[in-house]
Amino acid sequence: MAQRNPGYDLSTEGSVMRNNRSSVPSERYAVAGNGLLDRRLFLSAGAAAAAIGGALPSKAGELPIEPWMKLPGSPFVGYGQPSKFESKVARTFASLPGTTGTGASRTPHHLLDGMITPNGVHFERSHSGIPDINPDAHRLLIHGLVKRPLVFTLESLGRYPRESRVAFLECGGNGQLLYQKEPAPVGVQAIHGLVSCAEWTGVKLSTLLDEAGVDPTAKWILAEGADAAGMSRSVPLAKAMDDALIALFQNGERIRPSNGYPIRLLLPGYEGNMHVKWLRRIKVTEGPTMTKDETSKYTMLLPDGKSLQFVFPMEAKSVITQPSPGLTMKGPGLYEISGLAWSGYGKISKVEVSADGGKSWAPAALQQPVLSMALTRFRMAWHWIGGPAVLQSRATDDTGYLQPTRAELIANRGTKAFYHFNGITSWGIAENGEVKHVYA
Ligand SMILES: Nc1nc2c(c(=O)[nH]1)N[C@H]1C(S)=C(S)[C@@H](COP(=O)(O)O)O[C@H]1N2
Ligand SMILES: [Mo]
Repeated sequence: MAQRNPGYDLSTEGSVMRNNRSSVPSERYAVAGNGLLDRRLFLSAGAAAAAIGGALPSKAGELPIEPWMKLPGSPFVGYGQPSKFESKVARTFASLPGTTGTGASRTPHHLLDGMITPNGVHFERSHSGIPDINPDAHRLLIHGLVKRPLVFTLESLGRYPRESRVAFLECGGNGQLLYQKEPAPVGVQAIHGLVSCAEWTGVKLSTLLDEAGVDPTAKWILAEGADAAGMSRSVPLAKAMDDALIALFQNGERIRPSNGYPIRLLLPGYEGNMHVKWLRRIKVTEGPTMTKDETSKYTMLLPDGKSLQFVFPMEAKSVITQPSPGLTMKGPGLYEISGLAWSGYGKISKVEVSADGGKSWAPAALQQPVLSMALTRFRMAWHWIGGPAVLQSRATDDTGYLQPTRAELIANRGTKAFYHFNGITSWGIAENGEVKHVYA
């Protein structure tokens, strides 16, 4: 499938449409090869709905009386859960053998929509399980090159002015499977499930650092977690003073235990590892501390044997979430392609979609709001004629950076880098509607 480029010729559209139950105004809206259509088609009064034909014709113009209409429903509960019919919408996870909770769980992006990841399915990556922190006993210490070392309780932190921001969080290892020689026979959850997006609320780190009084010789900070792994990372002081957040809330509620309860560091756009969870200590320093998490790990090994250290922002990336492996196409017709794009350097300015393995591209519609360093939802109309196709998306951010192809990324970086894979993902559509991960 990877080698085949169907390169759909629009002049055959007419004959194809005759085979089709619905009439798709493809020619007028064609924007790129193999059936990609301008999404404005969906806005043209009723035409789209008729063309998609997802609804069933009603014979009698009536609906049956269902059992749940005849009895009062269930009572209230203190904390709500999704419908029991949605139990498939769940994280997948694995722990290192011989450990509890050393590993990661992944977000089921193929089953979600919008830009916000619900807290119950936010991805998790922990180096030594989830500590059972008593919030009343938890403290945050700020020390090192400061005039006044300070210690905060949760209660004292709660008195500072707060801010919210929507931000994606992406593990540096997200997409790592794409460094492999052969396409892994898996879907968006396994490949890209280590990115999520939430509204984070807390106190600006700069507010606390200003209160402590940073020494002019300071250029870095060290952030340390209260888990058994003692995860710690060095962060440039400039980032700490810019948009770093001491996050207390995640999508409106206290941060979940697995995501750093009761306090985590949020560094918008930076690789996930630096967003230290269960934050207990910030030391203001002259240089980087060279912790185990930034020397033995989270560096990028290049083909010449050198390693890049301190690669902080996650570069622009995108992936089509619907359709994607696990979601089978239900027959030829009109579909909405949808996916996610993000960049650690700023806003997504453009996402293009291809249905012919990258031969031709057309811009997708970006769903508002498009926020800096947040997941951005894109949508595109597609007339699948039932033939083979290779779906791809590529993101451009507002620095002008364009997401590379997989081949370009590997040509530049080799295959030993492990982290920061942001090349294009390809989904092959077979004639029977099956969707597979392929290399195009
Ligand atoms: N204290 C601590 N902080 C941590 C980690 C950890 O194991 N311990 N894992 C890091 C890694 S590798 C990532 S990708 C993110 C994951 O954040 P999440 O679990 O909230 O998704 O947290 C980072 N912060
Ligand atoms: Mo990570």
